[in-house]
Amino acid sequence: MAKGIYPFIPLQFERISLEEQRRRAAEFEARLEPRRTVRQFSSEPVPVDLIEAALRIAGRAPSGANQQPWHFVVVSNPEVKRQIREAAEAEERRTYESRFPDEWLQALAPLGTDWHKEFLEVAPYLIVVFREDYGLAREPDGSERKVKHYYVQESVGIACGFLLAALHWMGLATLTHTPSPMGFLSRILDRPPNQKPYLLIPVGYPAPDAEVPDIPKKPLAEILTHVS
Ligand code: IYR
Repeated sequence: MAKGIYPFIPLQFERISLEEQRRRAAEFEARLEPRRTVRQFSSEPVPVDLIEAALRIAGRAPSGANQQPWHFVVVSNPEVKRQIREAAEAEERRTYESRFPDEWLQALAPLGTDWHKEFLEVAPYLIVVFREDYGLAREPDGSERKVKHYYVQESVGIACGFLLAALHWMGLATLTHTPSPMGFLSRILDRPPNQKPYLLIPVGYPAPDAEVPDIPKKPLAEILTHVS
């Protein structure tokens, strides 16, 4: 295999018994099974080290050519959260009132969502995930050069999966929020032009009276085809 600038080292891999593999599978499934998207948050503070731990885990995700084409902005400042809520609600109001086609509104109806986004101010943290469609490398002469990134959507999606699972595992609630369009996040958070908003994740404890729609997940038989 062609080798680049990094030396190859032995893989660290813990081989565990089949019994332990099954035990872990069952435990992980039992832990993740009750995970729900939450839209009513408590304002109870969350220590920031938990958020940083979850983001370190997200940063372990595989990515195209190991380019790690993501950047996470953690917003806890109440004034910035207020600005984000105001801008998101303005966009969402237009989207719900005139941009969504009927078919989309019907698909959303079981979720009970609308343009009000109070959670953007109530949740103690907003993690704003940015994708980097290209990198910026500094040339010896000081100028900036664009570096193409590969499989950006896939890579950032996987990192978000790690992040959501980690936050749930550590006892926190999350919402995968996609205000549309999201350009206001680049402006409010003053991001460089190679970073584009990808997902906005409010994080915190759920409100004591939080409710979720009783929606089913597809059974395995419906989502799996074996070819053996
Ligand atoms: N982005 C809007 C609408 C929305 C769209 C889908 I697809 C959802 O699964 C949920 C909501 C909003 O956040 O309300």
